[in-house]
Amino acid sequence: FLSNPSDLGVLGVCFNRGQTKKGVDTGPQALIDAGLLSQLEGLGYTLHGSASPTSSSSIAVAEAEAKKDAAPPSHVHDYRNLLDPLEKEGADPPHRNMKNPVSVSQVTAALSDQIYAHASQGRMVLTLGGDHSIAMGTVSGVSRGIRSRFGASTETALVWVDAHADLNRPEDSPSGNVHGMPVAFLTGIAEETSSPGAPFAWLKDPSFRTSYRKLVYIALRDVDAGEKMLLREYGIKAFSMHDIDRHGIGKIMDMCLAHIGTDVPVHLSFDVDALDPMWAPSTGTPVRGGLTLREGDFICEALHETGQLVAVDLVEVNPHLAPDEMGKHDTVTAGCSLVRCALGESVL
Ligand code: 5AB
Ligand code: MN
Ligand code: MN
Ligand code: MN
Repeated sequence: FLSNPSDLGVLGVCFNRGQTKKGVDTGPQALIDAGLLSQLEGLGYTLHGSASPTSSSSIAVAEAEAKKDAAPPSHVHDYRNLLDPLEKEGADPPHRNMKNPVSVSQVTAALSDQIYAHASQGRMVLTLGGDHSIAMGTVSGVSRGIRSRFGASTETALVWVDAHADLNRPEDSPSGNVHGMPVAFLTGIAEETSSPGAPFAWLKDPSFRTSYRKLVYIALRDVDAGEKMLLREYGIKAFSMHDIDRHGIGKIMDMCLAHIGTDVPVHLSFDVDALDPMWAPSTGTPVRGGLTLREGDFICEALHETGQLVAVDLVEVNPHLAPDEMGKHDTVTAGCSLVRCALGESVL
């Protein structure tokens, strides 16, 4: 599904407004400082950065074009030009129970375009988060890019590796944090009933959407009541930690791939909190009883082996939440390992 499998678009998304803890916006730089990008070059990839998205205001776009001062493509983005206008206290009030709805909507819309620019050229795309709300941008950008290359009926499968289902409809969310909602918006399970221009109205476009039939969860163990109802109601394929204990990760990946089929491209969205806090303590919503690092790496290796992977997200690494220096180091190196495995590093 890729036109040049060794071309890799890399986007560090320094964004934290999908939840309320500080520091997850420093995740991308911590992964890069640990050497991730040179490790990927060592695997044979040519890395491509992205242009900064311009402000959505047409006046600002016109001004930027007139000045011709566009920054060169970069791997790391903070979206300050979009967020600064919202800095005023109370400028981004809750909407339908969602915290920071305008911030999240504007940044993920811009990110969706940056991702699309890579995916529509047939590149593999790697996104480093940032909190998991950014998947609204990555998954929609990839779905749209794949449809632009293979036609509107070509769906991209989504493998969501996470302790959580991130399937809350805004009104059902216990926290109001949008990082617990991206799958509900991407699949259209959370209906955007508001007028055009309302937060996430841009995600209504069918070419941005992911079918819940092509969605597979792995490593779930902390699922809210409303999410459990939706998983059942829609018959979504989900492998919990209980299932992994029962069958072993090898069999789980066989079942995962059988559900997806061999005829579709695959997007992997990996929340580092899928790993047990023993391996990845530096994250905002840790849940005990998770994957070992080897199980996490195995999931990534098994998906790489299919040759169907077109995009990888690694999110929710929060270096500020480390219990100690070693916990931070462990989390960051675990994140690097997961990404390398998804992008083709093999033991032998
Ligand atoms: B993460 C919770 N379900 O909605 C909620 O880390 C947690 O991206 C969401 O998986 C965790 O607030 C979001 C309780
Ligand atoms: Mn999670
Ligand atoms: Mn998540
Ligand atoms: Mn989390």
